[in-house]
Amino acid sequence: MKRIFSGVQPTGNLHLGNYLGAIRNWVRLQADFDDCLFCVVDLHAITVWQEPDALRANTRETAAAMIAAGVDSARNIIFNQSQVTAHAELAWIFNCVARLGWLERMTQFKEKAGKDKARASVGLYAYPNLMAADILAYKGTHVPVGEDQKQHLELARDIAAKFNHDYGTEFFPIVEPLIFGAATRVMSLKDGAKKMSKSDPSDNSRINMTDSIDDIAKKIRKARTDPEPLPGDIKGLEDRPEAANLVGIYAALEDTTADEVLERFDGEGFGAFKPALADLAVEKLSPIQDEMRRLMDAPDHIDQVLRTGAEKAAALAAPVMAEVQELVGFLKP
Ligand code: AQP
Repeated sequence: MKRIFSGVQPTGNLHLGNYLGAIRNWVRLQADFDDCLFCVVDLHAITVWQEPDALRANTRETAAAMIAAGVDSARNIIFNQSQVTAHAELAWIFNCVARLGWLERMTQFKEKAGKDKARASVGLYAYPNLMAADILAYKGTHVPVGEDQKQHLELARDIAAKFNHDYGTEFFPIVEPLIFGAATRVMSLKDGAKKMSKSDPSDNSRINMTDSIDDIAKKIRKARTDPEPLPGDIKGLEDRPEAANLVGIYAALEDTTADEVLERFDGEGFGAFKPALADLAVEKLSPIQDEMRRLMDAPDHIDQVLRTGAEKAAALAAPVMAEVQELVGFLKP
């Protein structure tokens, strides 16, 4: 039995990286797996402060993006995390399984907490334990993630292995990451060393899924590059992270390789490449954006999809949680 779990945080500014690195892949995976759970991970979102009204709106917007991109809500389970209590329950048990030393190595915490670690929430620190619970509450076997989440997934594997070892069982599967093609890591349009991110204070650093056609074109036009023409193959982009990023985005949007794109644009400058990229981005994104807008005008429908998804998810998690409680030694309710 192959079961997928994957999630996106409803932290606003859903961007091209989330689409190319996660949501688009989900659309492709839905045919190949027995069960796919696609989750709007609102419990993760509150590890940093979220305005309650904004959280509600962003939860609906994230679900709308999934559906608009082509995730089939009838065939898959689309839901928001807080509606299924198993996530928080299992995360607590994993808080007691994972070791502090493991969490201390997590680079995402270091990046997000910044210099003043003492002011970060405990939730932000324990985030990877909740992520392990998200997957393992359903005995998920495969997790499609961007490069940036690989370390957390390795931790989920360690937690599963330690739980199995501590309780003398083979209960939890060891999850496999599924990492995809050309744009597994979309970088900031302003700095090729930083990933494109919802929380980047510069809106010009990312293409938001809700950006207008004009904004998409403007952001690509203003993206940082260098004065050199494009080389004929990917080796020529080794020390040119911003150029490599734009070529990677082009390749991902067109579903081809960076080498194929460079063969076509060999010797061209960004004056020619950027408008071509903007046209391609608009062509690929605007149908999704139109559908997102249509869905956002019907919030009751989105809420119904999430409610139905949560009921199905809770039904899958219930027998897993019953067995976990038995293994741990909790008395039956
Ligand atoms: N830049 C990216 N390139 C490729 N994939 C990406 N993902 C995120 N950023 C990129 C993938 O999107 C999924 C959902 O991510 P998330 O909502 O958990 O957010 P995140 O990974 O913490 O990154 P964000 O979206 O930039 O948010 P902030 O700014 O809050 O950190 C994941 O599969 C992730 O790999």
